[in-house]
Amino acid sequence: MVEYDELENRMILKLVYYGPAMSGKTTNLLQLHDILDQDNRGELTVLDTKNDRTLFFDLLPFFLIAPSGLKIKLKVFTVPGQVQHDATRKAVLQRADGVAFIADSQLTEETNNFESFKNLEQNLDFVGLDIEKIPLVVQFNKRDLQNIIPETDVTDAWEPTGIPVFMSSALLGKGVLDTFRRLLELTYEHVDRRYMLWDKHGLDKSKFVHQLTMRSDNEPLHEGI
Ligand SMILES: Nc1nc2c(ncn2[C@@H]2O[C@H](COP(=O)(O)OP(=O)(O)OP(=O)(O)O)[C@@H](O)[C@H]2O)c(=O)[nH]1
Ligand SMILES: [Mg+2]
Repeated sequence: MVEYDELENRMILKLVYYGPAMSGKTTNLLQLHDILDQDNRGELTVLDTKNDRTLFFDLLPFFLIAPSGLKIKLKVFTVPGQVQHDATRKAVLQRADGVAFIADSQLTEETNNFESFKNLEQNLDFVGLDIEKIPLVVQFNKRDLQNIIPETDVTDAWEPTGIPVFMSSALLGKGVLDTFRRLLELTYEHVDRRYMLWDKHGLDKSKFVHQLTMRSDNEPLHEGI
């Protein structure tokens, strides 16, 4: 749910990386932080980790100014995946404008992926958001490992849902930007319908996405990274 302050001409958007413990949510943010231009983003806050497990959340903020002067701050959060941190997941999910579900591709993790997606559905409902309406993408991470669920099985299972699915290895930086980009596109469309980002603020989708995914080496974005 967009935070919009018309008087101050400011908007805050919130994206959440959700998924089971150790699926690679924090690693996705670390990679985005490394790959993307620091002119458009702030620093990455990684809060209170214990043995690399997120206990609260991580946060990577981005900034963008529309041609109208509208100042947009985009906050990208991760939740802690461990089952016992459900209260924190609910808190982080409040007022989310979009979600990336990071699944672990290892065959051993199928149940955890399933339980975590069910938990996402329940918690969205708890915070008053509708999984059918919120911008949502799914990423199957850790494709670099052995004993992973075959891509065709993933596609067969997810294609009927219409939810965009990405294969990735966040550790190697693969698929991370594709996932983020698609989530930004869907989020733009969602926000534009209500806040007229184009009609009122002169900000079109490609500019929105392009500005927020500018690489630090200033090379044009190419897929697969
Ligand atoms: N092989 C491999 N390891 C990965 C990949 N992505 C993340 N990892 C590793 O998996 C472990 C967990 O990654 P995190 O990013 O901390 O996972 P998380 O989803 O934030 O975990 P929680 O904070 O506990 O929910 C780390 O050791 C990562 O280096 C990947 O694509 N391939
Ligand atoms: Mg984490």
